[in-house]
Amino acid sequence: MAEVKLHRFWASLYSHGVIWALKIKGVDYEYIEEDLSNKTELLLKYNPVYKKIPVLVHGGKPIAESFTILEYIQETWPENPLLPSDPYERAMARFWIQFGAEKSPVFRAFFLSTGREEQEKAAKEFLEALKIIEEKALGDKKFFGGYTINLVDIYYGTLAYWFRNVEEIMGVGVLDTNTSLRLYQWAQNFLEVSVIKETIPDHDKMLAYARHVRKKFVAGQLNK
Ligand SMILES: N[C@@H](CCC(=O)N[C@@H](CS)C(=O)NCC(=O)O)C(=O)O
Repeated sequence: MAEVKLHRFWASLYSHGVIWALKIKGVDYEYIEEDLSNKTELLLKYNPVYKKIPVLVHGGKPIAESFTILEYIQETWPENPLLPSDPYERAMARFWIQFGAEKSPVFRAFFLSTGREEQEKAAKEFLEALKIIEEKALGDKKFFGGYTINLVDIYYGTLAYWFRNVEEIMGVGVLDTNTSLRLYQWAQNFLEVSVIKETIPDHDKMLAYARHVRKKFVAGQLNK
C-alpha cells in the first residue's frame, strides 16, 4: 500500500475527523505534528493555497481541506463505508454536513461570546441549530449513520467533544438532557465508540488549550 502521512496539529478538530476516518478504515499512517506558528516547508509546499492542516499525503500526493480528505479516504478505501450506498441517502448525508459547515459561525460565536447579552443571543442561536440537527437529521437513530457512524457523525463528533470543553469554560450546559436529549445521548454513544475514545486528547490538556484559544480571541489576538 502506498505510504500515507498526515500533517496535523494535536488539538485540531479537523485533524481528528481525518484520524477517525483513517482508523475506521484500518489505514496505517504516519503523523507529522505541525507547529502552527512555525509550519514545515513541506506543509507550505503541500497546501500552498490555504497553508493549513490537515493535509493527507498518499503515495507522495497531497490532499488538503478536511472534507475533501474525508471523501478521498472513503473513495480510496471503500471498506467500512462512511457514506451510504444509496445516492439519495448519500446526498442527505452531504446536506447535513453542509448545514453544519454553514452553522459553524454560530458554534464559534457561542464559544467566543462575552458579556451576558452577547452570550444569551449566541446560546439561543446555537440551541436553535442543535434542535434542527436533532429533529431533522438524527431523529430516533443511534448515530447519524444508523447503527454505525458515518461522515455526518464524524463531522458533528468533532464538535461533540469540543462541547465538553466549551461547557466547562463557559459554565453553561450545551448538550444536556433538558434541551437536546437525543443529541446528548448521541454524543455519549459517539464518544464511547472505541476508535473515537482511544484518539481523543487528554481532557485537561485540551481544556487548557481551549481556554488559551478563547483568551487570545477575547484579547483580539486572533480573528473571530
Ligand atoms: N477548512 C479547513 C480548515 C482547517 C483549519 O482551520 N486548520 C487550522 C488548525 S485547526 C490551521 O491550520 N490553522 C493555521 C493557520 O490558519 O495558519 C479544513 O476543513 O481542513
